[in-house]
Amino acid sequence: MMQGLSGHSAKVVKGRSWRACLVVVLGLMLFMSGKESAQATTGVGPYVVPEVLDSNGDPNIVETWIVADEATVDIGNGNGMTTKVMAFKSCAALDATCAAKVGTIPGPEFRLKVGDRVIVHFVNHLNVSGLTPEANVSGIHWHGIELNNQSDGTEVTQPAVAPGGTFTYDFTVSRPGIYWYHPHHHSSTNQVAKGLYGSIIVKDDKGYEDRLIGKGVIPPSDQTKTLVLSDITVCNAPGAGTNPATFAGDLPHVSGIQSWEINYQNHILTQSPLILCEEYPLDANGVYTPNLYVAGDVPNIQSPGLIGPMSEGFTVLTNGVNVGGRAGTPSAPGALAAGASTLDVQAGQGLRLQIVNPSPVRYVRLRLTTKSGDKIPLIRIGGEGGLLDYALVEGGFTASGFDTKYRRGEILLPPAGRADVVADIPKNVAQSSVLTLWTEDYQRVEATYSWIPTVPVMHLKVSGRAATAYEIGNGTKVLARLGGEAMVKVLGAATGGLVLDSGEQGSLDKDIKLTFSNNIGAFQPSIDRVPMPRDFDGMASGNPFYLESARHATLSNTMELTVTNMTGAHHPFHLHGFSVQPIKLTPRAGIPGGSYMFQRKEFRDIVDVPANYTLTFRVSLDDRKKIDGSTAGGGIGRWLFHCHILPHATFGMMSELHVH
Ligand SMILES: [Cu+2]
Repeated sequence: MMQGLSGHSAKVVKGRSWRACLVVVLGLMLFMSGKESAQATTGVGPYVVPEVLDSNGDPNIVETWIVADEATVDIGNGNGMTTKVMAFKSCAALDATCAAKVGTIPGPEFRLKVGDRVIVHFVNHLNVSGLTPEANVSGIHWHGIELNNQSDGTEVTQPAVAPGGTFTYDFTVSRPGIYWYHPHHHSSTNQVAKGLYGSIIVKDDKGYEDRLIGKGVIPPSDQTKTLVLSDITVCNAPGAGTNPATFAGDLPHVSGIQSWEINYQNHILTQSPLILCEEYPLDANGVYTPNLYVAGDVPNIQSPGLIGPMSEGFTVLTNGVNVGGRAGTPSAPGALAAGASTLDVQAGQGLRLQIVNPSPVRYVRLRLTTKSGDKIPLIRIGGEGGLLDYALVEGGFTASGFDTKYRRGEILLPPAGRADVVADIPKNVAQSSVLTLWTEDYQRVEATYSWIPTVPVMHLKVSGRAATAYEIGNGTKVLARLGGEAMVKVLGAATGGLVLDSGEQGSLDKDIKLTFSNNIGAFQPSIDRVPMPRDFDGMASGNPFYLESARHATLSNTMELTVTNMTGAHHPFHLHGFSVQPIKLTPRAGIPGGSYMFQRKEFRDIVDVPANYTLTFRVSLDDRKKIDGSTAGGGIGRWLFHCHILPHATFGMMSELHVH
């Protein structure tokens, strides 16, 4: 059985169909009338991302206009159907060229080095007809960047940008790594689900990475790819009574359940396109609105209630495009679907993948296999906080008995997670064979899987042989090769704790609890059982935030805190403004299971906390300049922390760290 659509039309390598020609013709026709047509999302296929247009001549400043708008794109979902999404575009000026430009999924990538100043003039052109202005507000959160509080882009740092409005973000990047950007205000769950996200790659400014490339430790830039792996749900024509055929109904499933579609549609936490588009459509304010969607629409998923849609999107996208299916399973792959997109690689080369998961809910669990199903280990060399000292193979059971719930040599990215990964393409792999990178289901809800099928996210076609064979393995020196100050810094013991001035609302408890009920007993994702307003719009609307669960601390201190997951499901914990150094995961008292000591020192802003586990981390509350670029104190302010399964955050699993 084919995975993914047969006859699907992503077009990067070959097999340009008549549909592609039609798109070109339509494009020319529309170009003549001054408007571009629908396009393959990035315009070039799934293995390339567009880049930001920099209008500033200073090599240490990247300045651009970023516009959030609606766009009609081709996500490669077959039958020539176009999809109406929300997308970012980058412009050098706000002119007619910009007005005619169509946004892309993902949005344009920022390529920066440590110390660069970033000036972004954000423009909100979202104006979904029939919706209230409140539903179309937006902004940009620079996920993981340790920037000034004024530029953090959340409801507690700035009023939401109204349709037609602008806001200028101005900050300096201080840490190498892979980051991303997305809206964070009211309706942001819908906006991310519809395509508003983009990647940010920050290189070090000391030449470390270039030296490691020179030494052959890291593959060169032409063997490095950004992979923004997301998912999206697209509606069929109303009345069709079926889900859009983005994949077949009897795909292999890692939980062993074959007739997964029945489970998928009936699962209490799961919403199929049929449910989201036809049976229970929600407008952007979360109000049930019959007959809201037509074919090609992306349905809203954000509910204003205590609970609502919180399932994975139906179609998996690689840089905004479905790469096309493959028959069989990861361990016994079959034929590629017609029109599937492949990327040429050479036997024996290294392939570096800089991966971002902006999905609202989906855990991306990656396995790379050869055409005979042999696993090629995905070796992590870095991620959210730059390169590691030593390369790391993750997965499997650890020596202390901790079960990662994915195989050794696979990579797991929870929602909002990033990884810098290298694969060593075997020297002896058959010429013209195709290797496939698959994403599999993950047991993120302890008792069960999410009932999502295994699908390809990248196909690699072996064409030729590398002159020099690349080699890397677990423990290969990365930054350690350079030693000294290139090595990842280790945060020392705490120099300060939580504080609470008289008159402030907050908690002095160093253990932040992720909870699934609130203080009136209702089922609600929350922090310390204290719900946050679900509107995500506290400051602009004047809604008070419930601050009993807020933590207060003092600038420049190092703190050691814990996060305890009191629920039966995984939650990816995200702190704004300050990357944390994770130390260990330990089971709650009386809960079976081994501890996990983080094997390499690194800085992260997303740490997945398994059900009934406690995360211990350290964080240094380092200052930075304010948005004016000259005054100290940019680290002072209100910084959100929350679960990055976006519906959980929206329902209330969110609070804040006030830095004084
Ligand atoms: Cu969560």
